[in-house]
Amino acid sequence: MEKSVLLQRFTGFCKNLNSTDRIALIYHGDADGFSSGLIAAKAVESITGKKPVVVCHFEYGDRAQGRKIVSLMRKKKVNKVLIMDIGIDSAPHSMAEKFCFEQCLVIDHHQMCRDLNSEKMVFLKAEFFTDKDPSSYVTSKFAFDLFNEVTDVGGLDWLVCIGIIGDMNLRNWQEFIQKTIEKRNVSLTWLYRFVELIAGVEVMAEDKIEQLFWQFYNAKDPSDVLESGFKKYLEQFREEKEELVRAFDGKAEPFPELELFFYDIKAKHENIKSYVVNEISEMHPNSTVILLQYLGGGRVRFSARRQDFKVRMNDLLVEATKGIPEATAGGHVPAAAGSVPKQFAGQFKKNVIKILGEKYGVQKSRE
Ligand SMILES: [Mn+2]
Repeated sequence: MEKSVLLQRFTGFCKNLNSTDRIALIYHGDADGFSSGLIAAKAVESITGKKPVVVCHFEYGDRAQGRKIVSLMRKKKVNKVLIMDIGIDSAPHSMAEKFCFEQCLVIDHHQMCRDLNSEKMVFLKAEFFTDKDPSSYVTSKFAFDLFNEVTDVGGLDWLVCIGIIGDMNLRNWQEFIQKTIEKRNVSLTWLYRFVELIAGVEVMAEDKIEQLFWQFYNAKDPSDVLESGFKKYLEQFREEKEELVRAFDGKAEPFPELELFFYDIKAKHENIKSYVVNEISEMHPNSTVILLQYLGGGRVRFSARRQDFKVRMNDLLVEATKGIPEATAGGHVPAAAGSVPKQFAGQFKKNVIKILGEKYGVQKSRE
Protein backbone atom coordinates (compact mmCIF):
# COMPACT_ATOMS: atom_id res chain seq x y z
CA MET A 1 0.00 0.00 0.00
CA GLU A 2 1.17 3.50 -0.73
CA LYS A 3 2.52 5.85 1.90
CA SER A 4 -0.08 8.57 1.32
CA VAL A 5 -2.95 6.08 1.59
CA LEU A 6 -1.52 4.65 4.81
CA LEU A 7 -1.06 8.10 6.27
CA GLN A 8 -4.69 8.83 5.45
CA ARG A 9 -5.78 5.62 7.13
CA PHE A 10 -3.70 6.59 10.18
CA THR A 11 -5.17 10.09 10.51
CA GLY A 12 -8.62 8.60 9.92
CA PHE A 13 -8.08 6.14 12.78
CA CYS A 14 -6.91 8.95 15.10
CA LYS A 15 -9.74 11.32 14.19
CA ASN A 16 -12.28 8.59 14.92
CA LEU A 17 -10.94 8.09 18.43
CA ASN A 18 -13.20 9.56 21.10
CA SER A 19 -13.87 9.51 24.81
CA THR A 20 -16.29 6.57 24.60
CA ASP A 21 -13.61 4.31 23.15
CA ARG A 22 -12.03 1.74 25.41
CA ILE A 23 -8.48 1.61 24.21
CA ALA A 24 -5.79 -0.97 24.91
CA LEU A 25 -2.09 -0.34 24.38
CA ILE A 26 0.29 -3.26 23.85
CA TYR A 27 3.98 -2.50 23.50
CA HIS A 28 7.27 -4.36 23.29
CA GLY A 29 8.99 -4.38 26.69
CA ASP A 30 12.34 -2.98 25.52
CA ALA A 31 13.35 0.69 25.54
CA ASP A 32 12.05 1.41 22.02
CA GLY A 33 8.74 -0.38 22.60
CA PHE A 34 8.34 1.24 26.01
CA SER A 35 9.02 4.75 24.67
CA SER A 36 6.77 4.35 21.66
CA GLY A 37 4.06 3.03 23.99
CA LEU A 38 4.35 6.16 26.12
CA ILE A 39 4.17 8.36 23.03
CA ALA A 40 1.05 6.52 21.84
CA ALA A 41 -0.63 6.73 25.26
CA LYS A 42 0.10 10.46 25.53
CA ALA A 43 -1.29 10.99 22.04
CA VAL A 44 -4.42 8.99 22.90
CA GLU A 45 -5.02 11.12 25.98
CA SER A 46 -4.53 14.34 24.09
CA ILE A 47 -6.97 13.23 21.37
CA THR A 48 -9.68 11.63 23.54
CA GLY A 49 -9.11 13.18 26.97
CA LYS A 50 -8.76 9.65 28.37
CA LYS A 51 -5.94 7.22 29.09
CA PRO A 52 -5.95 3.70 27.63
CA VAL A 53 -7.91 1.29 29.86
CA VAL A 54 -5.40 -1.53 29.34
CA VAL A 55 -1.64 -1.02 29.13
CA CYS A 56 0.48 -4.16 28.76
CA HIS A 57 3.94 -5.02 27.52
CA PHE A 58 4.34 -8.12 25.40
CA GLU A 59 7.33 -10.29 24.51
CA TYR A 60 7.47 -12.09 21.18
CA GLY A 61 6.30 -15.62 21.16
CA ASP A 62 5.08 -15.68 24.75
CA ARG A 63 1.78 -17.41 24.15
CA ALA A 64 0.71 -17.57 27.77
CA GLN A 65 1.22 -13.82 28.11
CA GLY A 66 -0.67 -13.26 24.85
CA ARG A 67 -3.68 -15.22 26.15
CA LYS A 68 -3.64 -13.26 29.40
CA ILE A 69 -3.66 -9.94 27.56
CA VAL A 70 -6.53 -11.00 25.32
CA SER A 71 -8.68 -12.07 28.27
CA LEU A 72 -7.88 -8.84 30.13
CA MET A 73 -8.92 -6.83 27.07
CA ARG A 74 -12.21 -8.75 26.94
CA LYS A 75 -12.85 -8.13 30.61
CA LYS A 76 -12.19 -4.41 30.21
CA LYS A 77 -14.50 -4.30 27.17
CA VAL A 78 -11.78 -2.93 24.91
CA ASN A 79 -12.87 -1.94 21.42
CA LYS A 80 -9.68 -0.45 19.95
CA VAL A 81 -6.14 -1.74 20.22
CA LEU A 82 -2.80 -0.01 19.64
CA ILE A 83 0.22 -2.28 19.13
CA MET A 84 3.69 -0.73 19.23
CA ASP A 85 7.05 -2.16 18.15
CA ILE A 86 5.77 -5.75 17.94
CA GLY A 87 6.11 -7.77 14.73
CA ILE A 88 2.73 -9.46 15.07
CA ASP A 89 2.90 -10.36 11.37
CA SER A 90 5.69 -12.85 12.13
CA ALA A 91 3.40 -14.78 14.49
CA PRO A 92 0.70 -17.16 13.25
CA HIS A 93 -2.41 -15.58 11.69
CA SER A 94 -4.58 -16.45 14.64
CA MET A 95 -2.59 -14.27 17.03
CA ALA A 96 -2.96 -11.09 15.01
CA GLU A 97 -6.67 -11.81 14.78
CA LYS A 98 -7.03 -12.31 18.52
CA PHE A 99 -5.31 -9.00 19.23
CA CYS A 100 -7.47 -7.11 16.78
CA PHE A 101 -10.78 -6.14 18.39
CA GLU A 102 -13.14 -3.71 16.61
CA GLN A 103 -10.22 -1.74 15.25
CA CYS A 104 -6.49 -2.01 15.56
CA LEU A 105 -3.51 0.23 14.85
CA VAL A 106 -0.04 -1.30 14.53
CA ILE A 107 3.11 0.85 14.41
CA ASP A 108 6.27 -1.20 13.99
CA HIS A 109 9.64 -1.31 12.26
CA HIS A 110 10.45 -5.02 12.23
CA GLN A 111 10.89 -6.41 8.77
CA MET A 112 7.47 -7.22 7.33
CA CYS A 113 6.48 -10.86 6.90
CA ARG A 114 2.88 -10.21 5.87
CA ASP A 115 0.90 -7.07 5.09
CA LEU A 116 -1.96 -7.18 7.61
CA ASN A 117 -3.76 -4.06 6.39
CA SER A 118 -7.50 -4.72 6.37
CA GLU A 119 -10.73 -2.93 7.08
CA LYS A 120 -10.20 -3.54 10.78
CA MET A 121 -6.47 -3.05 10.93
CA VAL A 122 -4.27 -0.05 10.11
CA PHE A 123 -0.92 -1.74 9.76
CA LEU A 124 2.00 0.71 9.57
CA LYS A 125 5.45 -0.72 8.95
CA ALA A 126 8.50 1.53 8.79
CA GLU A 127 9.41 0.07 5.40
CA PHE A 128 6.29 1.71 3.91
CA PHE A 129 7.66 5.08 5.03
CA THR A 130 11.44 4.91 4.57
CA ASP A 131 13.88 3.77 1.91
CA LYS A 132 16.54 3.04 4.51
CA ASP A 133 16.76 -0.22 6.42
CA PRO A 134 13.61 -0.25 8.61
CA SER A 135 15.65 -1.19 11.70
CA SER A 136 16.95 2.39 11.76
CA TYR A 137 13.48 3.94 11.74
CA VAL A 138 12.92 2.96 15.36
CA THR A 139 9.29 2.72 16.45
CA SER A 140 9.56 5.61 18.91
CA LYS A 141 10.71 8.00 16.14
CA PHE A 142 8.22 6.54 13.68
CA ALA A 143 5.33 6.94 16.15
CA PHE A 144 6.50 10.44 17.08
CA ASP A 145 6.47 11.52 13.41
CA LEU A 146 3.06 9.92 12.82
CA PHE A 147 1.28 11.29 15.89
CA ASN A 148 2.76 14.73 15.23
CA GLU A 149 0.49 14.81 12.18
CA VAL A 150 -2.62 14.74 14.38
CA THR A 151 -1.62 16.18 17.76
CA ASP A 152 1.36 17.98 19.29
CA VAL A 153 3.75 15.40 20.76
CA GLY A 154 6.84 17.64 20.36
CA GLY A 155 7.52 17.58 24.10
CA LEU A 156 8.17 13.84 23.94
CA ASP A 157 11.45 14.18 22.04
CA TRP A 158 13.36 12.78 25.04
CA LEU A 159 11.35 9.54 24.79
CA VAL A 160 12.28 9.27 21.12
CA CYS A 161 15.96 9.53 22.11
CA ILE A 162 15.49 6.68 24.59
CA GLY A 163 14.08 4.48 21.83
CA ILE A 164 16.89 5.42 19.46
CA ILE A 165 19.58 4.58 22.00
CA GLY A 166 17.81 1.39 23.10
CA ASP A 167 17.71 0.10 19.54
CA MET A 168 21.39 1.07 18.98
CA ASN A 169 20.65 3.70 16.35
CA LEU A 170 22.56 6.66 17.73
CA ARG A 171 24.64 6.90 14.56
CA ASN A 172 21.59 7.44 12.35
CA TRP A 173 19.92 10.10 14.49
CA GLN A 174 22.82 12.20 15.76
CA GLU A 175 21.18 15.46 14.75
CA PHE A 176 17.88 14.69 16.47
CA ILE A 177 19.68 13.59 19.65
CA GLN A 178 21.94 16.64 19.63
CA LYS A 179 18.97 18.97 19.20
CA THR A 180 17.12 17.36 22.10
CA ILE A 181 20.17 17.54 24.34
CA GLU A 182 20.66 21.24 23.60
CA LYS A 183 16.99 22.13 23.89
CA ARG A 184 16.70 20.42 27.27
CA ASN A 185 20.16 21.27 28.51
CA VAL A 186 20.86 17.63 29.38
CA SER A 187 23.57 15.13 28.41
CA LEU A 188 23.84 11.89 26.50
CA THR A 189 24.62 10.17 29.81
CA TRP A 190 21.28 11.44 31.14
CA LEU A 191 19.47 9.81 28.21
CA TYR A 192 21.40 6.55 28.62
CA ARG A 193 20.30 6.30 32.25
CA PHE A 194 16.65 5.99 31.19
CA VAL A 195 17.53 3.24 28.74
CA GLU A 196 19.34 1.34 31.47
CA LEU A 197 16.52 1.90 33.93
CA ILE A 198 13.97 0.43 31.52
CA ALA A 199 16.31 -2.48 30.76
CA GLY A 200 16.89 -3.01 34.48
CA VAL A 201 13.16 -3.36 35.19
CA GLU A 202 12.53 -5.40 32.02
CA VAL A 203 15.22 -7.88 33.04
CA MET A 204 15.13 -7.96 36.83
CA ALA A 205 11.43 -7.29 37.52
CA GLU A 206 9.40 -7.84 34.37
CA ASP A 207 6.14 -7.79 36.34
CA LYS A 208 6.82 -4.17 37.30
CA ILE A 209 7.16 -2.76 33.78
CA GLU A 210 3.63 -1.32 33.82
CA GLN A 211 4.33 0.40 37.15
CA LEU A 212 7.41 1.93 35.56
CA PHE A 213 5.31 2.93 32.56
CA TRP A 214 2.95 4.97 34.76
CA GLN A 215 5.90 6.42 36.67
CA PHE A 216 7.19 7.78 33.36
CA TYR A 217 3.72 8.77 32.23
CA ASN A 218 2.93 10.82 35.32
CA ALA A 219 6.40 12.31 35.92
CA LYS A 220 6.33 16.12 35.98
CA ASP A 221 10.05 16.20 35.35
CA PRO A 222 11.70 13.24 33.55
CA SER A 223 14.62 13.34 36.01
CA ASP A 224 12.24 12.31 38.82
CA VAL A 225 11.99 8.87 37.23
CA LEU A 226 15.72 8.34 37.62
CA GLU A 227 15.48 8.96 41.36
CA SER A 228 12.51 6.62 41.90
CA GLY A 229 12.60 3.29 43.72
CA PHE A 230 13.23 1.53 40.42
CA LYS A 231 16.88 2.60 40.64
CA LYS A 232 17.80 -0.57 42.52
CA TYR A 233 16.95 -2.76 39.51
CA LEU A 234 19.35 -0.79 37.37
CA GLU A 235 22.21 -1.59 39.71
CA GLN A 236 21.39 -5.33 39.88
CA PHE A 237 21.01 -5.42 36.12
CA ARG A 238 24.41 -3.81 35.53
CA GLU A 239 26.12 -6.30 37.80
CA GLU A 240 24.60 -9.38 36.14
CA LYS A 241 25.19 -8.03 32.64
CA GLU A 242 28.84 -7.09 33.24
CA GLU A 243 29.57 -10.53 34.66
CA LEU A 244 28.21 -12.22 31.51
CA VAL A 245 30.05 -9.80 29.21
CA ARG A 246 33.33 -10.42 31.04
CA ALA A 247 32.95 -14.20 30.72
CA PHE A 248 32.63 -13.96 26.93
CA ASP A 249 36.37 -14.09 26.19
CA GLY A 250 36.87 -17.35 28.04
CA LYS A 251 33.61 -19.10 27.19
CA ALA A 252 32.65 -18.15 23.63
CA GLU A 253 33.31 -20.53 20.72
CA PRO A 254 35.06 -18.54 17.97
CA PHE A 255 35.01 -19.43 14.26
CA PRO A 256 37.42 -16.84 12.84
CA GLU A 257 37.11 -18.05 9.23
CA LEU A 258 33.35 -17.41 9.44
CA GLU A 259 33.66 -14.21 11.51
CA LEU A 260 31.39 -15.97 13.97
CA PHE A 261 31.09 -16.44 17.73
CA PHE A 262 28.66 -18.67 19.60
CA TYR A 263 28.23 -17.85 23.26
CA ASP A 264 26.15 -20.14 25.51
CA ILE A 265 24.89 -18.66 28.74
CA LYS A 266 22.77 -19.82 31.65
CA ALA A 267 21.45 -16.60 33.13
CA LYS A 268 18.82 -16.36 35.80
CA HIS A 269 16.95 -13.59 34.02
CA GLU A 270 15.35 -14.30 30.71
CA ASN A 271 15.47 -10.89 29.05
CA ILE A 272 19.13 -10.18 29.78
CA LYS A 273 20.46 -11.86 26.66
CA SER A 274 19.79 -9.02 24.25
CA TYR A 275 21.63 -6.54 26.46
CA VAL A 276 24.63 -8.84 26.89
CA VAL A 277 24.86 -9.53 23.16
CA ASN A 278 24.49 -5.81 22.34
CA GLU A 279 27.51 -5.00 24.44
CA ILE A 280 29.60 -7.84 23.00
CA SER A 281 28.56 -6.85 19.49
CA GLU A 282 29.85 -3.34 20.07
CA MET A 283 33.25 -4.86 20.81
CA HIS A 284 33.05 -7.12 17.70
CA PRO A 285 31.08 -5.04 15.16
CA ASN A 286 32.41 -6.97 12.14
CA SER A 287 31.55 -10.40 13.48
CA THR A 288 28.36 -12.39 13.74
CA VAL A 289 27.74 -12.88 17.45
CA ILE A 290 25.08 -15.42 18.45
CA LEU A 291 24.23 -15.78 22.09
CA LEU A 292 22.22 -18.80 23.20
CA GLN A 293 20.37 -18.79 26.46
CA TYR A 294 19.33 -22.08 28.04
CA LEU A 295 16.11 -21.69 29.96
CA GLY A 296 13.78 -23.94 31.84
CA GLY A 297 10.81 -25.23 29.84
CA GLY A 298 12.95 -27.08 27.35
CA ARG A 299 13.70 -24.16 25.05
CA VAL A 300 16.80 -22.33 23.94
CA ARG A 301 16.43 -18.70 22.98
CA PHE A 302 19.04 -16.93 20.92
CA SER A 303 19.98 -13.40 19.86
CA ALA A 304 22.17 -12.60 16.87
CA ARG A 305 23.98 -9.32 16.23
CA ARG A 306 26.14 -7.86 13.50
CA GLN A 307 26.71 -4.14 13.07
CA ASP A 308 28.32 -3.98 9.58
CA PHE A 309 25.28 -5.41 7.67
CA LYS A 310 27.59 -7.90 5.91
CA VAL A 311 25.37 -10.79 6.96
CA ARG A 312 21.63 -10.29 7.50
CA MET A 313 20.87 -11.61 10.98
CA ASN A 314 17.10 -12.01 10.42
CA ASP A 315 17.61 -14.05 7.23
CA LEU A 316 20.39 -16.09 8.83
CA LEU A 317 18.21 -17.13 11.77
CA VAL A 318 15.17 -17.84 9.62
CA GLU A 319 17.25 -20.06 7.36
CA ALA A 320 19.08 -21.79 10.21
CA THR A 321 15.81 -22.74 11.92
CA LYS A 322 14.15 -24.09 8.77
CA GLY A 323 12.96 -27.65 9.35
CA ILE A 324 13.35 -27.42 13.13
CA PRO A 325 9.94 -28.05 14.70
CA GLU A 326 8.40 -25.26 16.80
CA ALA A 327 11.21 -22.86 15.99
CA THR A 328 10.76 -19.08 15.96
CA ALA A 329 13.05 -16.54 14.26
CA GLY A 330 12.87 -12.98 13.01
CA GLY A 331 13.88 -9.37 13.57
CA HIS A 332 16.17 -6.83 11.96
CA VAL A 333 19.22 -7.01 9.70
CA PRO A 334 21.67 -6.00 12.48
CA ALA A 335 19.73 -7.60 15.36
CA ALA A 336 17.50 -10.67 15.32
CA ALA A 337 16.29 -13.35 17.71
CA GLY A 338 14.53 -16.68 17.92
CA SER A 339 14.15 -19.94 19.79
CA VAL A 340 14.20 -23.71 19.31
CA PRO A 341 13.43 -26.72 21.53
CA LYS A 342 16.53 -27.54 23.59
CA GLN A 343 17.33 -30.78 21.76
CA PHE A 344 17.75 -28.84 18.50
CA ALA A 345 20.36 -26.35 19.75
CA GLY A 346 23.17 -28.40 18.18
CA GLN A 347 21.30 -28.67 14.90
CA PHE A 348 20.73 -24.92 14.87
CA LYS A 349 24.45 -24.23 15.37
CA LYS A 350 25.37 -26.70 12.62
CA ASN A 351 22.96 -24.98 10.26
CA VAL A 352 24.48 -21.57 11.00
CA ILE A 353 27.99 -22.90 10.34
CA LYS A 354 26.83 -24.47 7.09
CA ILE A 355 25.08 -21.34 5.84
CA LEU A 356 28.00 -19.06 6.69
CA GLY A 357 30.47 -21.62 5.30
CA GLU A 358 28.70 -21.50 1.94
CA LYS A 359 28.55 -17.73 2.00
CA TYR A 360 32.20 -17.24 2.89
CA GLY A 361 33.33 -20.07 0.62
CA VAL A 362 31.68 -18.45 -2.37
CA GLN A 363 33.27 -15.13 -1.59
CA LYS A 364 36.71 -16.66 -1.23
CA SER A 365 36.62 -18.43 -4.57
CA ARG A 366 35.58 -15.19 -6.28
CA GLU A 367 38.51 -13.23 -4.84
MN1 LIG B 1 12.29 -1.31 18.06
